Amino acid sequence: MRTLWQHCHAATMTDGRYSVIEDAAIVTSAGLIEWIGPRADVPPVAADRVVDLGGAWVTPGLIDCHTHAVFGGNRSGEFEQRLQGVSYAEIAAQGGGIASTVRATRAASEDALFVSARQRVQALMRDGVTTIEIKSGYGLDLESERKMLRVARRLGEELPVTVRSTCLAAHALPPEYVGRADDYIAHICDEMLPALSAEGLVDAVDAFCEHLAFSPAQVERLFIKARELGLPVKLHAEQLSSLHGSSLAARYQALSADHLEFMTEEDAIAMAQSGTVAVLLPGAFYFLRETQLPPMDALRRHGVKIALASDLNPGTSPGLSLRLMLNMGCTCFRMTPEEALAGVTVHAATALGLDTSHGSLEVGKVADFIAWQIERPADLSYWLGGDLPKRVVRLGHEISN
Ligand code: DI6
Ligand code: FE
Repeated sequence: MRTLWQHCHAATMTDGRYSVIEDAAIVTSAGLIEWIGPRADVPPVAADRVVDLGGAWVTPGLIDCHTHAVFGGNRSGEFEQRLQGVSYAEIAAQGGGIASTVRATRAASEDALFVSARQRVQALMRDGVTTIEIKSGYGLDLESERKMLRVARRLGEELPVTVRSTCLAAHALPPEYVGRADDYIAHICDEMLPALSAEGLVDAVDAFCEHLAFSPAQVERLFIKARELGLPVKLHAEQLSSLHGSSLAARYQALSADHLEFMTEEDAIAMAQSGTVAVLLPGAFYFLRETQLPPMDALRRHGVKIALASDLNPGTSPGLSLRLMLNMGCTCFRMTPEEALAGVTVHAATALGLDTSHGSLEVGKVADFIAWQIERPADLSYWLGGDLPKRVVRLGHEISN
């Protein structure tokens, strides 16, 4: 079916800018954008359907390129304890923190994980998200990581959203391996990754490079294995300290390095050279009351592509709204609304290896777009959450979220 969508303005996000087409028209066919341009120039196509978008602003469907949306339980109880004065160390000593999410995730059935994650993903979708990345990393053994990744795949099959799944088995040290981090990395490389990859459950490999998680040398062993298996890599780097994980990621042509508050200018240069996207996560920055800002000037000066994501996770960013992250990217990191929107569209697509098919309104890309009833694109970064009136089009068909 060929559809002509008109009576709208388009922020196409081509080249990372608004790249506005006023009084635009879009022709979609077979799930793709067949033509886009000023309405006055629409070619004489035989459309099966003409849709009046009522003067809306059309943007690409939003892409949340870093989430941990699948997990058991949640940690609102710990949040409350912390605000009553219990320290993070005390909570950890009581078996709380990430360990408690690992226990709850291991104990949950695949169906229970699916149902709880579906609610969270649907919340993101109500905000205009049409593509989402979901990481494993709360199972930390083969069976439980498989369970998480299968849930991620199933979410993509049962909801009108594109899901990319990332294996983050190197998120934390499981209790079985305390004091034996090298052995756990060997187990991931020798057993987990080959099996999960062979089952078609892995689109990319990620790790947490930090003093309290895994060292650059351990991460590098994982990256070498990923390369051997033909899988692209990503990295949680420079969130709490500077270990130059982002430079390591760049050496392995990582799709992205994420967090980055403590990165240096040299890291930014390395990332620019490799085309590795900087994924900033203002929800975690806010929730942890971090004060170290990512080096925005260095990232801009060296032309690093900057994406923004929710980091949706139970410990450090229980964020169910990507538009709220747009606002936080602007208020906390001083991004412009244009940079922020590019960060959840065209650059987020690159961070997922989807740059040729997603992220901007261009001929040949998938017809995933949102028609927002707003005054101007900056509204998307301006409002703090809430539900903005919109119509969501995925693969050329309007869906109700
Ligand atoms: N960085 C984070 O902020 C989360 N994971 C990571 O690598 C924390 C995850 C959690 O606390 O559950
Ligand atoms: Fe994360």
